[in-house]
Amino acid sequence: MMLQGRILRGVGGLYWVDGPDGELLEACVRGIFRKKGYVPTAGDFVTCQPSGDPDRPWNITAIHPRRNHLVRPAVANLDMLLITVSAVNPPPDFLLVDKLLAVALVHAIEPVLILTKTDLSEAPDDILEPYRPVGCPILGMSPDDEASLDEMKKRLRQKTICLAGQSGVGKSTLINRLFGETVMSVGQVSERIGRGRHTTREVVFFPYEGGYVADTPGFSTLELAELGINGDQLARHTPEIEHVAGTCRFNDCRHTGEPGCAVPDSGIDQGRLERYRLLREQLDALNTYDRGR
Ligand SMILES: Nc1nc2c(ncn2[C@@H]2O[C@H](COP(=O)(O)OP(=O)(O)OP(=O)(O)O)[C@@H](O)[C@H]2O)c(=O)[nH]1
Ligand SMILES: [Mg+2]
Ligand SMILES: [Zn+2]
Repeated sequence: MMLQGRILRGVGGLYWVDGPDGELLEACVRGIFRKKGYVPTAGDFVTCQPSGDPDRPWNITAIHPRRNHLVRPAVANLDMLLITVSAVNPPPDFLLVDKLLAVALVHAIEPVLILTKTDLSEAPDDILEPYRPVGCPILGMSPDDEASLDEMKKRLRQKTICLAGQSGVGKSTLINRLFGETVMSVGQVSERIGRGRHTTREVVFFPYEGGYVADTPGFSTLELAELGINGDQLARHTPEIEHVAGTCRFNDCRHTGEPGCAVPDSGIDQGRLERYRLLREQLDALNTYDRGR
């Protein structure tokens, strides 16, 4: 017997697979399969066969080809990445937002920016204004705002979406609001250091409205190079840069201050441009080092 399903979560070698008719299959990975280096990840479509072990009754025997695969957060086959930022507490980490935007766009995953805790800010509308020229949707959320929750629900239908962002921004809170009950634990943000406490420890997918929504652990750091993204890819997946890159004087322009570069006059936000340049210099320095070895 063979069943097809989708991995909701995987902890300590045990996977929960969303099987036919919503049946939850507890599955492991067979030795041979594992030795070949196949590591299933949350969001994978898989084939399962009976294992004969009553504690872990199913074996994952095949991983279906992935549409996309992120290493951090470890998820596969996404339609949309909800990049979550809070207005305050913790304060926005725009460098992380820029990195997550690049990660989504490099993998052809639609990014959506979510601003939480708008209830705690005097001028929440200004916070993500620098991201308008990116062209992706921006949604503000607060606990008593049902309209924006409905707007978000509309976007999620039939899709596989994943929340990502700093610890404490309210990713699990949003998941709970979507379900109208507590399906994820929620943590406090430390007053003293202004940071979340990494309450969510692993990726969890939930079936939702004909699709799936995933909660993920908060980031402390994320390095584009570790995700295999180089400087040129960063430029090509920064929409404000990509739109005008063809009009730079040099066709190998890196947009880091070269004469005749069109990017500074493209309408890109100054902070976005500075962070792009910082990331670009870091990534290009790594590449030079690689080539020299
Ligand atoms: N005032 C206000 N508080 C919020 C909002 N969203 C979340 N919080 C609070 O922020 C704290 C952290 O929320 P979580 O949902 O645990 O944050 P998280 O992003 O899942 O954090 P990690 O799991 O650590 O990555 C909790 O105390 C929430 O009640 C919001 O829109 N407004
Ligand atoms: Mg959480
Ligand atoms: Zn340029």
